[in-house]
Amino acid sequence: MTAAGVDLLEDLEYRGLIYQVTDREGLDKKLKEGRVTLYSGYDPTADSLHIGHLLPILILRRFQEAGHNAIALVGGGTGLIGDPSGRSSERTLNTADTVAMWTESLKRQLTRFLDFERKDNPAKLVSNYDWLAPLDMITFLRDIGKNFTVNYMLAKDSVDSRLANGISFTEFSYMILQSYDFYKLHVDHGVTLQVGGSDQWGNITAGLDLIGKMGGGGAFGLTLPLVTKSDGKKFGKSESGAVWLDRSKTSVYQFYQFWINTDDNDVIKFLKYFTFLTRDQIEALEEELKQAPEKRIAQRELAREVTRLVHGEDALVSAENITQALFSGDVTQLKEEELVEALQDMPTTVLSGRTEIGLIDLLVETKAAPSRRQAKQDIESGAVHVNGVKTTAADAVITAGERLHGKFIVLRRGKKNYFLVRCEP
Ligand code: 629
Repeated sequence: MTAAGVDLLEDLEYRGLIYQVTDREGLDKKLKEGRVTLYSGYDPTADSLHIGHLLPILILRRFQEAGHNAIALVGGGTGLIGDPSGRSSERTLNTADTVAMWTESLKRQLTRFLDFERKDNPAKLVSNYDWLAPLDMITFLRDIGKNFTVNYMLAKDSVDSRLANGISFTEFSYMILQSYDFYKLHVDHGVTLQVGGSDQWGNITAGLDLIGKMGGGGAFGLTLPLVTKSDGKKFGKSESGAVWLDRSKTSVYQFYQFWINTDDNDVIKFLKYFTFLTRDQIEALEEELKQAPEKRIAQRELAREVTRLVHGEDALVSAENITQALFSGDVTQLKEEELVEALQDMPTTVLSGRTEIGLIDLLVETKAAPSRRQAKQDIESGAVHVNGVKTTAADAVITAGERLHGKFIVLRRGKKNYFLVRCEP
């Protein structure tokens, strides 16, 4: 039972989070008998995790909150090899220095999702570099490799799907390393469950087979569904690419926007997947969605919950502040960093060595208007806002004193075409 008195596996099932389990009943029994130690792994293939990693991270947290022991593994070793699972072509190797740097970044990010001080079941963070790097080849081939037939390895989806175009011995061997991790954590930390996305099923079951062959047992594997969207587009991509958990790669405002733009057909599913809201709370939001979809209350709750989880309360407040400012058009109350974040994806023009500039010139300069004639017409028809204030005088001049934070002019044409002007000395 979880703190809220909800059965863990039942809750995961309600949320649609269980794709495959090796032995549903056995695992249920084990979870009810006492504390279970589970792990899930993340390879350093970039300097940051992205929202595609979020689901299994939150699963670790759900297990921890239910009283179990969670271990997050960073693939400092496996990241040097490259998992062929779910990929149609060979990876290019990154240098050892890069992988070491990315390992540290991922470790730092993972710490914010788990509780390392929790009284009876503090989380742990490990890197498989610590046991894979010292492993010598003779031991690897004799003690571990002997437990795998090449036939078995060729039959795995991750390898089979690559045979037509070729797979390196390096990536071919990957499953043995992940299997050895599972075995090693089973022996050293009592791990009896590995969780991952559906692409990890082959690696996870290979680990279970190895544990069995090496004399262990009573371990389980569980995979999560691939996150899909009702419009058939790939989940986790925005127009500007992946949605990263590092705010210097995806700003908190962009992150919040990603979630708030969720389709009505997906929002309840995502609330179940990505938040810790209870079944009652989610059902209430489902009712809201039915009654008044135009209010987008479910989307707002989703964006709030996930942004708070990933970036914290202060960042959430700031993202909502920016959203509100861009919606109302009043950008004057934003802090300097917020203004920059709000207009990060809008066209930006640098204006140097000017103390003042005519509004028509500025509209042409920023390409907010294609010609002086059009600029004049836009101003006079009331379509132009300068720093949130409608300006209808075609001869208006913007002086240095009007700049926001001493350096910015925000132009708006129509309801939502923003142009940022950055003034330099
Ligand atoms: C050593 C490495 C282990 C256990 C796992 C691993 C990593 C695993 C992998 N996972 C993906 C990754 O790292 O490649 N071989 O990017 C990714 N994972 C999260 C989910 C996933 C999966 O981190 O499992 O399915 C994405 O949702 O692709 O001992």
